[in-house]
Amino acid sequence: MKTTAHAMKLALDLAWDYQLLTFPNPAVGAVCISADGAILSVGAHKVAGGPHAEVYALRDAYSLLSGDNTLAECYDAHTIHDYLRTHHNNIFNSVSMAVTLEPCSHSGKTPSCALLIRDLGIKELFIACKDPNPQAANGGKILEDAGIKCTFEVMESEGQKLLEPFIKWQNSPFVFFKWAQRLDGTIDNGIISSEMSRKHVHALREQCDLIVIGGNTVRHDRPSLDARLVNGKAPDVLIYSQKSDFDITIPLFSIPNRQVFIASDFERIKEYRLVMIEGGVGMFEASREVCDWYLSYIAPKIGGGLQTLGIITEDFEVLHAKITDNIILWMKKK
Ligand code: AOF
Ligand code: ZN
Repeated sequence: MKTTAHAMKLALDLAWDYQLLTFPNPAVGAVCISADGAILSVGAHKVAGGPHAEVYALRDAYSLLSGDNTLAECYDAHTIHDYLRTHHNNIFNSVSMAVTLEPCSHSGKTPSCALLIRDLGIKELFIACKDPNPQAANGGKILEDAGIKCTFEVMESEGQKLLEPFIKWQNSPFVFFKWAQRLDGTIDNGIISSEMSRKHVHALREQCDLIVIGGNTVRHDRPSLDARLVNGKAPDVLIYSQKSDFDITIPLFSIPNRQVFIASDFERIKEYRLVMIEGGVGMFEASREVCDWYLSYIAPKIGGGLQTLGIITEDFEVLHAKITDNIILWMKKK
């Protein structure tokens, strides 16, 4: 694979690790490349308000090239921007970057990446997608006007997939259905996915403003549906059920600062922006029309369960797959 494609693939993979976790910002990845084509550093935007992807990549490339580790443990965007601007010493003049999104032109919660890249004198940029946010867009133009060569649309279709949730939640809710399964397809009976996967789910719950769950799952599992594994805030809950006779000692009803709704339709979803649906066959079928994406954690286990999603017929496109101690599959309907 050519260096540019390899670097962009790395940037995309890294960005996917934080997909939805950057809400309401997009997931973005960035890679710094040396003059001889070596990967110097990688970065991803991790959380809204935190440093942008480029800033992490530039921070680590700076440490590597200069030997100055002052910024090594710095996670504050303003501090990194200011330090790099005053200390770069033209160290970046032979460095190129691959970025999944054009560097932002604006100062939002953090300063402009395009202006930083310009001021550091980066040699060349490879960009997958233009920024669909008009306030932050046209960073590429700033860089081209400063004489920095920019190549646009590098692996653009892959970059667009990454941006889909960000584009959707600008005007309407982005909804995804999540489940964990064993290799034999079973989805019931106890803990299925790894601790890392469950922490990932809790981190996603923290970003979501609503969780939708089936009435039978609530009665049977008595869940909390909170984000305790990451000490996060619990989202509101919509219990999708024809009947509203729930035992209110079920933990999800006593989480502070949470609203719980019970309804036999999905109208409530329209009031939210990032919505996770949890459940089995019934929820899958019922939520088909409102669901944008599907997220599955596949655990390397066989046995221990009985129920599967096997009576459903569906064909998915894989948007991204990550293999860790579980397989994490992001998908949408074909
Ligand atoms: C980038 N790199 O990693 C991201 C970008 O409020 P702020 O400062 O965090 O800016 C958020 C906006 O910046 C967001 O809406 C999107 O347009 C862009 N996101 N840009 O150069 C990144 N996450
Ligand atoms: Zn930026």
